[in-house]
Amino acid sequence: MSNGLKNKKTYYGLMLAMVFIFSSPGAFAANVTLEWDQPATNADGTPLTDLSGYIIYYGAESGKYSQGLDVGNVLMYTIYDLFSDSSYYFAVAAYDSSGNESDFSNEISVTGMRDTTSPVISGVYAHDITTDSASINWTTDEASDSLVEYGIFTSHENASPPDPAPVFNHNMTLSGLLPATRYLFRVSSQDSSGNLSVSDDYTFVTPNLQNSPPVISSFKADPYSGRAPLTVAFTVNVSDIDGNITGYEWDFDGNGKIDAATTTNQISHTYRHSKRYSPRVRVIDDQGGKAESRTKISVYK
Ligand SMILES: [Ca+2]
Ligand SMILES: [Ca+2]
Ligand SMILES: [Ca+2]
Repeated sequence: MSNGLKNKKTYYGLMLAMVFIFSSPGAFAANVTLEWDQPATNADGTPLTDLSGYIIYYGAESGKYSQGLDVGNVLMYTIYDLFSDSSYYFAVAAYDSSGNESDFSNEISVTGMRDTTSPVISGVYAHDITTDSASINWTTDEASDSLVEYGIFTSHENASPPDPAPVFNHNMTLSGLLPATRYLFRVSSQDSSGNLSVSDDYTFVTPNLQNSPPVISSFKADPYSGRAPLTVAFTVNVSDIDGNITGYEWDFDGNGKIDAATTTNQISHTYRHSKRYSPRVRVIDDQGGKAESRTKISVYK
């Protein structure tokens, strides 16, 4: 310390702006990253031109720093292997090329760095489910590792290979699954201090190897009859137990030629000639399965 020279030149405007990111392997050691602003002027208001470095002071008591660490001319520094159960007080001082040292910055304290809280798991869901694989997503409120356990009778007969990468958004893919099978699964995440969380059980069902075609429950026209020109609103209701509907084809006059294609289950058509029509709809699922239905429309003069 060069307190003897301190009054010659004193910087001000020195701010210790940010504290700690802790990562504590084994939960016994913590790392603290400190960040501060560069001072621009000397204490007398003249421009500061010969700043050459900083000293981080710290200790277990406020205002009494047992350690001084010359970190050179940087604005951020990480101190490793602090005791994670202890409290620390930090301040920083700047020095110039002549060795004059500034007053301390504001003080920052860090307490209770030991992480004893388990990650909070939320948003668990299965997606992209095929006959033999499924992807599982979830989020945690802190960086943590990833594991999915799954099974047919319980949620923990099998486990995915664990992914140790600490992440907030977790995504794991299960493979080697059986088709047409209901699986139970649960996810777990552990933080770097060894705090573990395990989710509730969830389920997904793998589809059949063979596609089940869509099933039309109703094909309605509104109205079914009236004077020409008659505008009719068609609605078809359909379900697909192992997929979803990707297209609708409409044959308004029932002549076998498609007159319109949509991705929604409704359409309108205006009939201009008095006649009986047998309009037809065809519904296609995501694996090419099809279902058809007809209805009748009467248009008169
Ligand atoms: Ca934690
Ligand atoms: Ca289907
Ligand atoms: Ca047609």
